[in-house]
Amino acid sequence: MSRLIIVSNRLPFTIEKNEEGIFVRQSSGGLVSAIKSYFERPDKQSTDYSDKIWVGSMDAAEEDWNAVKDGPDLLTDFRVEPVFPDREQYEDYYNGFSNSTLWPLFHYFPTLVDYKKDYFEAYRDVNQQFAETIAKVYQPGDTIWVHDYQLMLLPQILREALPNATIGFFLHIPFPSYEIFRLLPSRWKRALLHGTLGADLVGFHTHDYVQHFIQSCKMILKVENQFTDILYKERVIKTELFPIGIDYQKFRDAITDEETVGIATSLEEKFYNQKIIFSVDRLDYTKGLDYRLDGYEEFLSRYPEWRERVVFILNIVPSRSMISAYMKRKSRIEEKVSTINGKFSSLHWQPLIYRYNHLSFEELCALYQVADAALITPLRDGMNLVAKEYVASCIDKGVLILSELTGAASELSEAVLVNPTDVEEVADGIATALTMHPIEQRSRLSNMQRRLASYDVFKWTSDFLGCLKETKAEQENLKIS
Ligand code: GDG
Repeated sequence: MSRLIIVSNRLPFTIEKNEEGIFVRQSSGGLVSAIKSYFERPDKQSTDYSDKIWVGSMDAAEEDWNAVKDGPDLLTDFRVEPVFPDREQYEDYYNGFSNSTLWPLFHYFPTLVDYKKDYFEAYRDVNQQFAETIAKVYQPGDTIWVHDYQLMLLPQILREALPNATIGFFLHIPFPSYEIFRLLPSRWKRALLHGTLGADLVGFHTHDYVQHFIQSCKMILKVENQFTDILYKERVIKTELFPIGIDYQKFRDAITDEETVGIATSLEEKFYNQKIIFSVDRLDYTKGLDYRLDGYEEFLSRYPEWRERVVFILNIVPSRSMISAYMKRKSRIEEKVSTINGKFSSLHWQPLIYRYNHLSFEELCALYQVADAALITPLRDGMNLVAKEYVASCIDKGVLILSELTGAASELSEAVLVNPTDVEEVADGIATALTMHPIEQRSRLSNMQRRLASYDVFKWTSDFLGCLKETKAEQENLKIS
């Protein structure tokens, strides 16, 4: 049996230190819950791989890590191999090249991109440091699965050090069209493609992202391809579509969870005479929060009959507060929230409830369950798991209003699909959702729920790893013949 090495920028937990001691806190977010759900499911444990190792950067001092690493609180059955990047270098790699260059560019915000040489150099060096940590733990026969845009150079660095290794790479954000990708300086864009093509299998959420990647490889590296196979430096690299799923059953189980039911009941009592619209997002310009608020304002203006009969609960989760583009937006959003409440509130009714905080899992599920509509309108999103979680949580009512610019839109076609910048379409979409006949709601939900239940996160993980194994075996056969 082989061993599996998962590599992501962050480990699945963080370490926090205060006057009372050092604590381990499990991280949330799409990737961590996907991988953890799969490998920590009792019937999966240790069946496919003899050992599981997680490599990721640690945002804590080495001595703090040493204090907790053998403790009972590590909350994972992975063996953990931390990377300790130098603080300043990490800053330029993470807040710099990853989140001020690649993130805005890949989400089609070219005007927000920072093109700084120092950022790229730090990105290259931290990717190198990851490779060194992996090389120390690697044994022949291991499978290495690298995740996301922070580590696009890593597959090739590993390939050079470990030529026979089995390496998979998955990109969780969109891969943009060639016209956008080509905006990067030549040296960087070549390095990113060359880096990614060190893998044996490169996975994306949608067919479009696969095609965009192949197109960029053809135009920039002049590679040949046969359908989704790319021939590069005498190796065949497979590119493939793996739309990430959710832990569907976890959200269904939450429907009968005592704490969740308690929260849902009190929300229903509080808003017994109002329809509830719900949104939850990280604070990020890609989420289209300004347009979303404009859309809600337009809805209240166009459809005055809904005033006093609807409430929009908008929960924003703090994120990347060190990057100035994020903080400016926070104050803009808060101004808009006040404007809408000031303009439409009555003595007995407030149209918008805004929270800037992290919800517990039980609160999140309760809100999903009671919401008559979820308003999920990012300007771009690789997939968007919130849309899938909402659909999974609905009991016998609920309408998903979803941006057509998310990866999830290609799978959730029964949603009310809207263009997020079209505030009138968003306003009409809200009205359509709130007036949709219950039978229509249930029929749309059950189609989507069937799909989400059958292609869940377990299937996603096993499909990717299964395809990686097959790809490697095919390559070995090619070498022999
Ligand atoms: C990348 C891509 C792609 C959010 N707020 C709270 C909370 N969450 C949980 C949600 C969901 C996850 O965080 C966010 O889902 P995303 O899909 O946005 O995932 P990210 O990891 O941020 O993003 C994205 C994803 O990777 C997977 O490939 O879909 O397009 O950008 O699971 O439930 N959870 C709790 N409280 C919150 O306040 N408990």
